[in-house]
Amino acid sequence: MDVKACIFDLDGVIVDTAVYHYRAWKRLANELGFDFTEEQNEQLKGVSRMASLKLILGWGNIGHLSDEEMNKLANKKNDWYVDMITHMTPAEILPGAKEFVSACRQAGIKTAIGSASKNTPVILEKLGLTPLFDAIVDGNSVSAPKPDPEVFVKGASLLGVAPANCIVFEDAVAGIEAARNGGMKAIGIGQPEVLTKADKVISGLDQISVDQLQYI
Ligand code: B16
Ligand code: MG
Repeated sequence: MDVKACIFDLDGVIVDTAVYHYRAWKRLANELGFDFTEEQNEQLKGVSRMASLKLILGWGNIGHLSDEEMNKLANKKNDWYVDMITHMTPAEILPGAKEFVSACRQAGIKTAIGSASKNTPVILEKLGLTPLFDAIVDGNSVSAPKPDPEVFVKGASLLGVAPANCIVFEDAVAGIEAARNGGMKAIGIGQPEVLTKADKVISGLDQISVDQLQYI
């Protein structure tokens, strides 16, 4: 294919903030008197903050809460999460991520972030990666969660590139579906048994070069 843009999910592709999300959600669940497993935590990847909270409350058999109570819990979790990510350093960038994004730009391929996280700006700043992206679309600027393609379609449109010329890099099943729903190719970061709908699956951005993109 004629690759003109690469759109990257943030958590699980550029940086692994999943461990901080897990710690903060676990602390909230424990405060409410229950716990959840690491397997259950897998289901939260790529899922928005409120949707994650609803899943977790379901696991704890916590019945209906008002919108106000839900917001209070989500804010509490987010405060703990933000406390942790403000201590992040560029050492936490996943292997090969910075190098691959830079190589894309050097090859004339546009780059964007397409993330569900409302904390995207602070994470990119902490890692010193903001200047590497031509466009940033995140949880602050989209309304429909993945697998709706909105986040990636918006990214392509900001870059001025047709979906057919975009490749999305994603670690979540819902994210791969979102890319495909938007008419884009998807490279999965993770395990082929999990990311079955991806056009190709690799373990990380250190496992691919810009030259290989034309064969996707
Ligand atoms: P926030 P991604 C997602 O990021 C995370 O994978 C998911 O676990 C999190 O709940 C979601 O962002 C929202 O994050 O609470 O910071 O707005 O994978 O889409 O980059
Ligand atoms: Mg992700």
